[in-house]
Amino acid sequence: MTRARRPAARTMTSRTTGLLLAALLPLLAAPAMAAKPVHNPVPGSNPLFRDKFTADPAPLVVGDTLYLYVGHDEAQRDEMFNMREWLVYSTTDMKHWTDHGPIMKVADFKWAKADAWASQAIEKDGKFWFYAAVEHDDTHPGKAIAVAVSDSPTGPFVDAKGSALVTNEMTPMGTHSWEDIDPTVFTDDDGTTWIAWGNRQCYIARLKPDMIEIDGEITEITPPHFEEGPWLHKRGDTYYLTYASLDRASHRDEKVSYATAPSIRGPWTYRGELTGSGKYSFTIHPGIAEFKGQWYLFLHNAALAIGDQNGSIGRRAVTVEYLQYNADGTMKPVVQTEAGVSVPPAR
Ligand code: FUB
Repeated sequence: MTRARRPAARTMTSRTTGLLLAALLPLLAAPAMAAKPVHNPVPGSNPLFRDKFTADPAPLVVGDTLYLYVGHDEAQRDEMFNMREWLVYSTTDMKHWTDHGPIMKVADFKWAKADAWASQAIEKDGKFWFYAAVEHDDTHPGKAIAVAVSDSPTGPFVDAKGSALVTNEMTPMGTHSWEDIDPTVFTDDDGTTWIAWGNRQCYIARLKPDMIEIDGEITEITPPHFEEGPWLHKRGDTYYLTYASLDRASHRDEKVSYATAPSIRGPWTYRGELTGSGKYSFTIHPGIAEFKGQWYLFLHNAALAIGDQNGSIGRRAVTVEYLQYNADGTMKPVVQTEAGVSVPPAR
């Protein structure tokens, strides 16, 4: 099997390349598309965006604006996925959205060859860091995690490292070549940023302050029925690990389940299912944010048709629902609706 280059050499090269790219960022990046309003006949209803197939929603709150990063799927007919770029949308009221267009293409990661899969962006020290799953080129097997950086949440973003942050060889305890997908990033109260990811196996590790290197050990924390799409958040003193789950004995399609912990280091306690499956969709992908005093759960389903293209495994559409908590900190089950947040939350 092809092995990674010596870690020390790779680290030096990555850091130098990252700094250089960050400095050249404004010169390297393609000009941003002019932002345009999204048309939704019932503002706040689902799906949120109806002119493109979008998947794997990842919210980021910056001041009075919520940004939503998604993968853009251009699958035709029986194609499974055809995801070449990530898009970003923004809102200030959860009902009216602005389309900012693509923030990055897979091709912007020179070492990657396909698959703009699930992502998440985070703000740290005045910069915006974007983590995403991609297919590595033939120098490493399977999927990998990329990191990009920008001065603005709407991009343009550029490759921050010049190589993968996580490759398949870095998780030798895993069972398959597509396990290193779906990064979620979370900064704890002490300022440490953590990254979790995975497919069937769920991993967690610290990021170094430079945000482009793993710091120390990668630990496996796979919760029951974990399939993919982990999402880390904290409310009060409780840490939540929410994820796409698949109970192979009884589920045909993924649902969302979650676990909670008193610390980011665990121990994680399984809390059961949060949602059912997305309509017509094998996959589902949770993204959670608190915005202006209300919590939201973003998901996707495959209920959107555009022209003669019906929803399918790849042709998905992102949705949003209110997320509410019980007094003990557990999350109330969420039902996916067409009304979404066009109506007030149930009390
Ligand atoms: O959208 C491509 C892949 O499908 C994601 O990375 C997974 O979470 C699943 O939604």
